[in-house]
Amino acid sequence: MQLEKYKIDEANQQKAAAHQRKFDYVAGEVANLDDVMEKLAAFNIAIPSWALGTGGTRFGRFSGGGEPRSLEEKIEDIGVLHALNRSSGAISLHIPWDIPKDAKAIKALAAQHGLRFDAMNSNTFQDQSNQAHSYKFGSLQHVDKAVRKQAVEHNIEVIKQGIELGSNALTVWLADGSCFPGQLNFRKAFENTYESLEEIYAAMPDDWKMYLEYKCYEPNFYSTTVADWGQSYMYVNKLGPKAYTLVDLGHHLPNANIEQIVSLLMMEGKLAGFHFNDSKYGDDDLTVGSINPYQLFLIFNELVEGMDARGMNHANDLGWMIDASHNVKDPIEDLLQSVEAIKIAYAQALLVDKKKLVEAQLNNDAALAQEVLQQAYRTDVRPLVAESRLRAGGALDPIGVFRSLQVRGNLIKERGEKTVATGL
Ligand code: PSV
Ligand code: MN
Ligand code: MN
Repeated sequence: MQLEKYKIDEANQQKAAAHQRKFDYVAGEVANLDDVMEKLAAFNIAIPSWALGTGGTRFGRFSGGGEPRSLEEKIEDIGVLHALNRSSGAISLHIPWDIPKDAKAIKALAAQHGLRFDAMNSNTFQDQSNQAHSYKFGSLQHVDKAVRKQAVEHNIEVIKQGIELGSNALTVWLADGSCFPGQLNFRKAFENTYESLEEIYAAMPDDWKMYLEYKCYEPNFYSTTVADWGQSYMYVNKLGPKAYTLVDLGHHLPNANIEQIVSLLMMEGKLAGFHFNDSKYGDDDLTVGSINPYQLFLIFNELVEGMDARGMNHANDLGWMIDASHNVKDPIEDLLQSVEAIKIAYAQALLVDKKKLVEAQLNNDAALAQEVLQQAYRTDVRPLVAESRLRAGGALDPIGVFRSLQVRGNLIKERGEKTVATGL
């Protein structure tokens, strides 16, 4: 299914006058308006292939109907998203959930929807039916060299598939760790993992990046072998210039100061980018901005400051991806909300009066520093984000259009009520 542009334009017509009023009101207050609009237009966030179906928990899964049954249908769904918000122009695949049978045809289909292939994700946290060795006790860390070799080869295969699709990054998330004290020799697990990562690193083309994710716990509940940013940083620092630390917002212990982690990783030139989501308790993978939008803003504030200080390109020098999946919303509506939340936080961060903030910092004026940040955070930038979508040919009200055009109903007619997307 492909959304026709004229239908989006028709829907926009009905909202045009009200939107213009709101836009003029905010735009009048923004000193760096052209810069903000330009940066918003260039900013795209990759969609993970596993977020297009309803997620589940170990207690159950409630399918929403009309879910994509194949990689082709996942690409179509992201095409719908991108047509509505013009900011979802990339897809991140998970191998072996999404093995492309014909890479050329898949690449062509994605291009038809204006999509490119973002980072490739390997999977050594589940056993596949055709594999010789089990990952029950880890993969890259495993005490048995044969298991490590199998996991390394899988990652190299993922790189090969990524090359065919035009991707240029490999994301490694490891479930490796231990559930009980004494189960694992931490140092040996680290050394084994490092040796395995070295082999994968050596197989990456020169223009590729390795994104090493960390996660504090789960599925292992006593130790995780890449548990936090410090441990990921140790690996990527030893590995070399193509390896970076990836920050998944849900992978921290409660109340961790993520914005500080972001700032320091960027200072060291080792920040890969993000998996965006939100959470209340752990790795809840909820819609971005649904629980703690202020934290998201503070992260973007550090990003903008750090990227500018290092002369980085906001849109291309870091990896931007959503990593969310849950039980109750329509996945496309949920992703529209996530992308919107990210763009709102980014726009707010672009409004921060940097000169005034630096002055406040140099004068140890904590109250003024807070005023400066919250002045930006409390600005309603939604009309700026909507205007940027409109100028790019997207919808002023993406969820409204998704609903009024009955996209989900049509997908159910086409694909059926009881479809199950491949993935977790
Ligand atoms: C599991 O925590 C996880 O959400 C990681 O964040 C990965 O990025 C993702 O699954 C897909 O492998
Ligand atoms: Mn992740
Ligand atoms: Mn996660």
